[in-house]
Order: sequence, then C-alpha cells, then structure tokens
Amino acid sequence: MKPIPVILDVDTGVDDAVAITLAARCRSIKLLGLVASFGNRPLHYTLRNTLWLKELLALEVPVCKGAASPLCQPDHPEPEDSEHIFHGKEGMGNAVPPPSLATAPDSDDPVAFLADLLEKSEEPVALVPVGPLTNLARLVTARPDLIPKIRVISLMGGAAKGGNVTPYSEVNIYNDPEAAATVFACGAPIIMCGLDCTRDCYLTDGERAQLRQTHRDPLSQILCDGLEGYAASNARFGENCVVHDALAVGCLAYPELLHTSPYYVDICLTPGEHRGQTVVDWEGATGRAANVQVGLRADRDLFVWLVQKSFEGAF
Ligand SMILES: [Ca+2]
Repeated sequence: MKPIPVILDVDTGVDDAVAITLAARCRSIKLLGLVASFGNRPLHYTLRNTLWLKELLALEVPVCKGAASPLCQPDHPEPEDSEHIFHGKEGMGNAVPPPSLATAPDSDDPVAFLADLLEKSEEPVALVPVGPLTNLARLVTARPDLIPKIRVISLMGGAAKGGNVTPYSEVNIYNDPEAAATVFACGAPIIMCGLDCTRDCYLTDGERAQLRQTHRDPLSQILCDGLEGYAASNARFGENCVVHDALAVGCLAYPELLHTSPYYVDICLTPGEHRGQTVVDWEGATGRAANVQVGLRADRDLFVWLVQKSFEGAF
C-alpha cells in the first residue's frame, strides 16, 4: 500500500504523544508535518511537547505553532491547575520535559503552513486533528479552494452519546465549538473518532507494565511515564487509560480498526451544557445528507497491537 500523506494537528498531551509516535513509525503513513494547538494545556506547553516528540523520534518534518485560543474567544483564559487536568501541569503526565529544546517551530502561521503542505502534495492529504479544530477551521475558511486536496479529516473529538466535559460534550469540540461547526460543514470527508469508539482504545495496567519492561529506550520510557500520570488522572474519574488520539491515526492505516456508519452531524453552539455537543441525526429527521462517518466501536486487540508495534520502532 502506498503511504497515506498525513498532517497531524495536536495539543500534545499524553495520547497525542502516542498518536505522533504511531504516525511517525507506521510505514503505511507518510507524516508531512505537525501543527500544535492549545487544548489539553496552553499552547506554550503543547507546542514544547510537540517539539520534544519531534526530537525524541528524530522526525524530519516541519512543526507549526498554531492557535492559542478558540476562534471566537481570543481572550480565552488559561485553565487553572486542577484535578481536571488529565495530562498533568505541563501536559505530559509523569514525564518531565527538558528545560530547553534545540528544536524551534518552522512557522507560526497555520493557514500558510497547511496550505503549503497541501499544495505541494501530489496526492490528497489526510488531516488528523486530535485537539480543538481551530487551525483547520481557519484553513477551510481562508482556502476553500484546497478542500479537494483534503483526502479525509480523521478527527478525535465529539461523542454520539455522552461527553467528558459536560454530560453531552467532548473536550476537543467543547474547546472550540464554532471551529468544529465550520469544519463539520466544510464538505471534506470526515471520520469522527469520538468517545463512542475511543473508549474501546484503552491500555490495561498490565499492558502498560509490559510496555515499560519490554522497551527500555528513552522515548518508550517517557511515553510510559506520561501514561502512568494520565492513567492515574483517568482512574480518579472511573475511566480507563484511554489513548483516544491514536485511534484517529490508526484507522487510516488499518480501516478494520474502526466500525463507522454515515450520519449527518451538527455542532450545538447554544450556551449551556449542550454547547459543543456533536448532534447525530440518527433517524435522518433533518433530511440532510450524511457529512460524517461516525465511529461507533473500535477493535481493542488490534489497537493494543498497534501501540505495541509503535513502541518497538518502524513497522
Ligand atoms: Ca489531543
């Protein structure tokens, strides 16, 4: 299979770090670049963590500094430290980032960065946003002419049922609902890896212990440290150690990983606890054509195998 060109848009993040590792090491994927966004933590942490992953993986791809705040809330306050910070204060769980890095971002203009990579690619590119959709919303608004160059948008976000910020809203969509509404309406093919299927993609205590014992290299140990802190945060809320973001990467290379069905999906922008909800038209009541392949469940055994392979090296 010819490798699929991919651009990852990340708010790194422990599960983002695993997703970057998977994208870098899966030979069915050709990683073209990384864009960092605010999200799990403020942009200065998520960008630094993204650049750290680039160094650890010896990646030769450009990194762009992306959005620091949502489209319609430029004065978005930075979240306070709290038990709700699943990824730890600096975003990498129990892993401690170095005080400084040799690597700097290659761009601070995400629209120009994404447009350049799309224009240069001979084939349509898969965009994989696993944080807020702010950068992609700006791209499709400023450059609608490039939408045909988008092979698919495989996103981690949303939930057909339930949420993880409010009873109805998932955090990536909740963090910038207007951006999500723009992207969901843009006309490009969309795969939604929401909580319905990402919650199948967890690592047990035993699986994480085995990863730590089997892989002694610095990157693997850092990822394991990250996952330990993240697992502890999740456990406080009765959640498994769910590696959400890696599913949005993995399902491109291994479509059998994800079971989807096509539906029309809209984003609730109304203030209140439904804000940011991905509203799925289950019954076709709107009469609108499906715009999203909604991920309904994932193959956990295959997912765990993919994570294990990506810790080993290129595969
Ligand atoms: Ca993320």
